[in-house]
Amino acid sequence: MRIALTIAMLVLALPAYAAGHSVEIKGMRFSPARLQVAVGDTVTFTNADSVRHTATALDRSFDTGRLATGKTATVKITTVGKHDFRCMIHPSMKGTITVK
Ligand SMILES: [Cu+2]
Repeated sequence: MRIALTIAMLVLALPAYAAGHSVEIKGMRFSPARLQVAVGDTVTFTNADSVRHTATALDRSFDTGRLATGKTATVKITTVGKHDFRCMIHPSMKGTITVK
């Protein structure tokens, strides 16, 4: 009983593992354009296009900055909610990260 309690306390004390998600930017679109993540997760954006792009949250909760061809940027998601993002260079490129 005492051991079981100790194990239970250890499990509760462990931090939740943050997951990593990937978004490819190709053909003037984000793929996937819609993601569901948890607070603390990271999202890595990779620009596979021949022009520069950004992935910028409209609420400014994250921003990759300008990504040249072949470049990646990893952002950490720290706030709960629905974060619409777009490419600031090409405003028709849109996506949404929903954070639980
Ligand atoms: Cu763009």
